[in-house]
Amino acid sequence: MTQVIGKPIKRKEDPKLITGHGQFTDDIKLPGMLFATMKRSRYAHAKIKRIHTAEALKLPGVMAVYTGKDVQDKIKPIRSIWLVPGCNLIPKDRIPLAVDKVNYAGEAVAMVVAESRYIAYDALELIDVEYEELPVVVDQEAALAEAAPVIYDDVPKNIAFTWKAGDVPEEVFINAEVVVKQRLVEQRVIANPMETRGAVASYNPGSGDLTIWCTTQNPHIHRITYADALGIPETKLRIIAPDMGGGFGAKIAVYTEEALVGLAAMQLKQPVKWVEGRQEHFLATSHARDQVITTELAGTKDGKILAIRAKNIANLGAYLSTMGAGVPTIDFGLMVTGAYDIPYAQAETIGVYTNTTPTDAYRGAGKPEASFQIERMINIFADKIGMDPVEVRKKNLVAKVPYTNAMGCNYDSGDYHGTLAKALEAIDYVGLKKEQEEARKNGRLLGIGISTYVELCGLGPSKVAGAIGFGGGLWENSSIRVHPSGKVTIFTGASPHGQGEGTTFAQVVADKFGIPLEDIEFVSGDTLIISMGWGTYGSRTTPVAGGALSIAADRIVEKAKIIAAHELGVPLEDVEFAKGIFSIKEQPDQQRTFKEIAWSANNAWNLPDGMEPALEGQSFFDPPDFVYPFGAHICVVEVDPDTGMVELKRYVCVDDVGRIINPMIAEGQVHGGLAQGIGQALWEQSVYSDKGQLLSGTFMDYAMPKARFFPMIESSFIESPSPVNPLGAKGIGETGTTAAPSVIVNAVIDALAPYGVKDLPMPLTPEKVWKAIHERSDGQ
Ligand code: MCN
Repeated sequence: MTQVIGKPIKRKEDPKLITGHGQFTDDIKLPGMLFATMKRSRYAHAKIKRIHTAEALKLPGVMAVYTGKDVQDKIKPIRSIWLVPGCNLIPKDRIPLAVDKVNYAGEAVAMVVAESRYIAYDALELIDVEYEELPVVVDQEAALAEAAPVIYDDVPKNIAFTWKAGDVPEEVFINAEVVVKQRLVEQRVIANPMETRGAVASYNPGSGDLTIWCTTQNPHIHRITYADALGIPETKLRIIAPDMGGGFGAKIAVYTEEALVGLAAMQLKQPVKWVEGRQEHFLATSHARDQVITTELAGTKDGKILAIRAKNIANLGAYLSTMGAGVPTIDFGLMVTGAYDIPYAQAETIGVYTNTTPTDAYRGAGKPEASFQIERMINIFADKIGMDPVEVRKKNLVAKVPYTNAMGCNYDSGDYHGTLAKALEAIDYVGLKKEQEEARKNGRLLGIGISTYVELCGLGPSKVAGAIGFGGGLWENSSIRVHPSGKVTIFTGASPHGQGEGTTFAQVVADKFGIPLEDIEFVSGDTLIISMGWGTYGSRTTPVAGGALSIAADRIVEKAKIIAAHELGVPLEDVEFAKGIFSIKEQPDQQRTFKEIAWSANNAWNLPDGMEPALEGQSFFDPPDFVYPFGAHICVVEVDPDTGMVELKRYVCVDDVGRIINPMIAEGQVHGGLAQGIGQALWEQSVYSDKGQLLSGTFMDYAMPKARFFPMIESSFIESPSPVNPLGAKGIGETGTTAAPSVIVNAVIDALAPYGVKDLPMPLTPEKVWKAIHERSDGQ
């Protein structure tokens, strides 16, 4: 057996998926299954005067129509899991169906359950809702104005909470040689996994068991929340996450539709399915980012940064989503200093309710926003003092780890300067600067962008998570069952949905036991089979669930070794284990294979006295700290002055994500994250009209990145094992979205430098870039 950790093994899960044999939520078909559809509000803010359902109920095949009044006593509002202690949060929980008032366009007001999907959609047309329109506010800054419409009477000025971390003494700014200040807008974006959301509920009236298959990144969190909302014991609710076509953070949130189909299945005593259409996804699945960040940076003329002070006005949408409060506070605030040794830092957030779809996590969740503001500020500061942005980074990058930032985060491992040096060399920064100089002489707009990002991942140590408002633990559970034949099944409480842990976790176990990868199966996403787990997000699965897996495997090897020593008739210390073979140290030909011991452990007639049979191991791993992946990303863009088009010519990234289990999967994660990060920088934006209508509610209007817009990504890794988990791995799932937006914007602003452009808000569409060039060159 050769070692498989670190090898670019092809994903074990792919043959099933690419040959069409996956089982996604919509593939689940149960006898007698009914279909649910949601009537959604066309208004962003309106009183509901009456809902007429009689005509819909008359349609043949319609089994039931539910309104908010019908369900308000049967399903409790869905509570947010992240409440941010010590702040004045007024939570407005999602309610299953609006009762008296709708607060965003797309909010569900009624549910139809019918014999077929078509009938269920037709019936929606027959429901007539009488509304009385109310004034609308969609922008968070506008929502804070004195005269702004108020969404909730008990939420003055629409302020859901104010929050602050860190403190910068005023004198630092007063006495600083240089102070720069910039308003930066993280526009609203919408995660678009290939598979939209969906749920199938099946109820057994005899036993009272309710099973819900649904698109969730964290089935156990969904189980706790839906059991509470439906008023049934957790033990009577089974949540299964089948194959999933991505989540990207949008399937962390606990929504209301799953609880509604659960209720319908219980009441009608027939299985009920609901699957979201794409347009419905745009309207009703959580949106993300939407933060207006004003950052001030104090520094010296020779490029040393003394303090950073960020104020974030975050649009929460109409309700507090599951992690709605956590994203713009903790996730953002703890990372405002980025990868730099900055003595003072302060982050303030105002969370604001508006008449828009609730916002929640999207790949990176708060960290892309934090990274964007610090990386843009470094370039703005560099421009102000006339220094190369690379030099400013070199002056301020963390010099040595472990390092504790001004917010108390402990950066765990790695060489920040070495990583930057590697990226600069890979792109030939010196040569590139010369090329840019020449290009500028010929009127070509070549720009270079850089980011030396860091992010907090591997959520996380429960003690810290609890203290900062996460309403649960953030440890993870993995267990390993060795079957009598020596084949192995891995179970984990994390719930991957495209990331590839079916392969990487098998690689870990294959190496631990010295068995072939083909002998290992991977199971996740079923609350009945798997002990409590906290799910997949925050690039936590490998560091936390992988840590648990490693410990569980070691426990099994320990026990197997005792059995081997017993069978070989020697003391334990005389047995060594390598590559799947237990052997006597001085007599290596005296041996037992892992497979043989698996049989012995189960065929228990000859076990050591007092030893329990079977070979299973489990660990509930609560890591001592977060992990901090970081890296240096540099890109080259060329702007066409006639059209404003931005062409991405090169993208080099060097990432340190600790020990890498599978470099091919790791690279895939980098590519995917970059596509989304670059998508945010250049194309994606969720746009509302003043009336609260989502104008970018289809793929005709919402510009998704396309493969042809990207050059080959030049990706490489440096591996500095993290000391906070037994695998030494840091998370990689979010590096691209965290790094890329600032890299691209820094590059485009650099390209536009000859026109005196200092900043432009994302996305950098051709129109915006063209106007920046022409309005300035026209002297406007
Ligand atoms: N990996 C590795 N070596 C490391 C770190 C990770 O080989 N040092 C591998 C892992 O074992 C896993 C993959 O890379 O196969 C990602 O692992 P990890 O960084 O632990 O992240 P998670 O599995 O926790 O995934 C979460 C992260 C997030 S937060 C979002 S959002 C996201 C993402 O990953 N959503 C995704 N990647 C996605 N990829 C797909 N295809 N679909 C999504 O919805």
